[in-house]
Amino acid sequence: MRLSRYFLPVLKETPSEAQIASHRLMLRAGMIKQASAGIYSWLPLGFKVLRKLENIVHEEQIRAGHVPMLMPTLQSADLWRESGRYDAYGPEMLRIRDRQDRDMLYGPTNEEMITDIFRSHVNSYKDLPLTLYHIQWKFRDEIRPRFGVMRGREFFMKDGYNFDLTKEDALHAYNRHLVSYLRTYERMGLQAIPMRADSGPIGGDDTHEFLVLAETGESEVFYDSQITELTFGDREIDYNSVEQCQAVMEEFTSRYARTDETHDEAVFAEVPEERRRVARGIEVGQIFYFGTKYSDAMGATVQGPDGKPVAVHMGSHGIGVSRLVGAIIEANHDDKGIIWPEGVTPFHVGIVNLKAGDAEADAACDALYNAFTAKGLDPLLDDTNERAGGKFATMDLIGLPWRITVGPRGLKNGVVEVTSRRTGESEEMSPEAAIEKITAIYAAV
Ligand code: P5A
Repeated sequence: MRLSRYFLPVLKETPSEAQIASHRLMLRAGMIKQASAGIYSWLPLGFKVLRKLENIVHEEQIRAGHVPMLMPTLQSADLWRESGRYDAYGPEMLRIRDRQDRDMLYGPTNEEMITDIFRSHVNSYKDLPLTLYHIQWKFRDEIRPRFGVMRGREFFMKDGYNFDLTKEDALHAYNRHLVSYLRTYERMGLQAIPMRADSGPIGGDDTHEFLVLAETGESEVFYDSQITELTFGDREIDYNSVEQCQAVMEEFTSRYARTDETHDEAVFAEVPEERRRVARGIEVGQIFYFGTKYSDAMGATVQGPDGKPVAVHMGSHGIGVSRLVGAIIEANHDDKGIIWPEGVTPFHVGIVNLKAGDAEADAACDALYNAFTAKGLDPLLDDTNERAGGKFATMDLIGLPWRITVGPRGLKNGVVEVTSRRTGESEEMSPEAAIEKITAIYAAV
């Protein structure tokens, strides 16, 4: 993309309404614009990151054997009356009446709708196990929407639902989700720690939240510092293996790690004092096992091996996709702007033309641009007439991990400058070497 043809409305001033870095930087970098309280338009740069996260989530869900689909945002109140949650959900549910006077709602989650789909089409235990998921906009009329996309009213969530014959099978699905979530967050450059939590309006006893540690996080968390030493890394996993998934679950949940809702001082006191941590975190996902809560209420049964009807065991599993954009920025920024991890960056490399209009500089920039594009990378070329200082400030603000600076002086010596956004270090090299270096970095991501 050429910056002169793009839509990147960066702000020079720090917006006064933004209290935390990610909100400030998303507004300043022209990623989002508030439409009304807790509701945002995703401008091109923000939309690009959102799509990247969505793709990573899809890839990891499909790898785990889960089946993608899409349900609508608007739901009929009748389904929620069946489960008993229409009244229980309270004022967070946005209730709407259509022209026929039917009660509708903007879905805050989809347990009822998916259970209805399941009961309409699945009759036999032979069709289990089954996990369906979608990535769709949700609405929760939060009393205090704040921090930009972190606590929105409209937000983008991946929500998945497993259907199993037995509790054991459903717990395997729970563990499988835990593993796939660890992989998903690591690909986004984040450490998200599973912590024992409270199930709230979703229900059930078994639930873990995934938390990214950050001072600006809304949840208070208590943990054994040893947990922060764990990474999933690039290990191979067979998602069908009950033992392998169980082992990962035990490895990542055996140390003390709880949100304030389930925190227990007495148990925490058993952790050696020097490893006890009290901190704050951003909740970027949550997994639940709730057994037959919805299948009992809504009559979702299958014919079991003995021919008798059995209520299916279920769980649901959510990832806050739009919140993750903010969480990644909270974990990756400095006073100049965002620093995208390579796996989620909106453009792979920024090319800064120091002298747009100079035939040689223009030609060198075009050559770099074409070479990256041919290699399947996505460059952003600043071909505008702004002064160099302004161009660098914009590149630092929008946080592309790599910048190539092209100017007549360097070109005379056959070199361009390659700068890492994270370290700030620059290196001069030939354009060919720059292409090779950056292509190799992304081939390893
Ligand atoms: C699991 C999937 C559920 O709704 N039902 C379907 C279950 N879980 S949850 O924990 O309530 O939400 C899942 C994730 O969505 C994100 N999230 C939000 N993101 C932005 N703004 C909000 N207001 C908001 N509310 C929830 C969180 O990341 C949460 O973990």
